[in-house]
Amino acid sequence: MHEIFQRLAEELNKAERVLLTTHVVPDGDAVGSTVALAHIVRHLGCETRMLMRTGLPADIALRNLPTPVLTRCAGLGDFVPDIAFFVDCGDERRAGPEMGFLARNKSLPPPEGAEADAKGGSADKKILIVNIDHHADNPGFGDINLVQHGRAATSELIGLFAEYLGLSLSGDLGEAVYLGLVTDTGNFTYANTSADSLALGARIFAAGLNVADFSRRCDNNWSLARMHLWGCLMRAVTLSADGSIACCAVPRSLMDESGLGNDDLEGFASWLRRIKGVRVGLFVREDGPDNCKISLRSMGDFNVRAVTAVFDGGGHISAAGATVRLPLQEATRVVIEEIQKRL
Ligand SMILES: [Mn+2]
Repeated sequence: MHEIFQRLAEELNKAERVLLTTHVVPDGDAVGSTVALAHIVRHLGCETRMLMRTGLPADIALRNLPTPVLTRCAGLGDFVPDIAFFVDCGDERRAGPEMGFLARNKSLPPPEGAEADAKGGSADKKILIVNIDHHADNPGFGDINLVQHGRAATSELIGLFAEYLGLSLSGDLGEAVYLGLVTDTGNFTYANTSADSLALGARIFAAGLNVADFSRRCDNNWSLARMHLWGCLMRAVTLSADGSIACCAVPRSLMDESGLGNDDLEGFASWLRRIKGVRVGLFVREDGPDNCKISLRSMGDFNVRAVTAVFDGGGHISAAGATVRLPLQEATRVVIEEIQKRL
């Protein structure tokens, strides 16, 4: 790993402009990793931009972002990066069409509406693609790949890189790394929690993180409407396979009535594991008549990624997701069958 850190440090030394991106609908690890790396890159003297195709989630209340978050390449103006980092992104397509183009062509996509250029390219020079991730199914799409699926969070790798560079994990940088750690380990309770991730958390704590203040901003920030929606969802949970599968299927109409967005469902899938005896939690969200988003959770003793792979999805052993092109009830039934086959 130190050889890759050294190579990254050398490349960043040569670079002037650095673009950072992550997967769509970013979770705390995606945001934390991107923001932490942006702090690092700025510290090294590079100009930087962050791009998140679906924007920064409203409930992630990090302070002092190093740069604003863009959602489209048009927002870059004449900023042409020397390096583009993809963080916590198991597959370059997960970063959205523009960033997927960038990863494949090593150049920015042509402006929307412009004549598509087969070679693709807003610039002659090739942009160096760096892929930092912890998804086991990451194909290694970068010129430089730092992919370690034993890591609890991508931000763990970013934190170690900061320490390699001799940077302090205090303040905004440490907080961003910590956000990734607690998100992906469920506050250090999931099977992926490791001595390394706890030790890194402890070093951030020692560097001055105020965990109570952090929780107040990043966890204890619900609306009453969200609390009520979760109450409805909890009442709708059903068990199958002798109580080993807990399922909650959310019809679009419920979301429309609530006036809330999909952000407000974040984390519910993990909650399903709370029921005694449940090995797999299945959360199904109806996005359209033949279009459902599924999220699966386990405690690491059941590989949920094997189930989402059937539907061309991805993720980790204990947390994975996919899109199922079926109506809500049928999607739920089919996925439960796939889980049962593997129990
Ligand atoms: Mn992650």
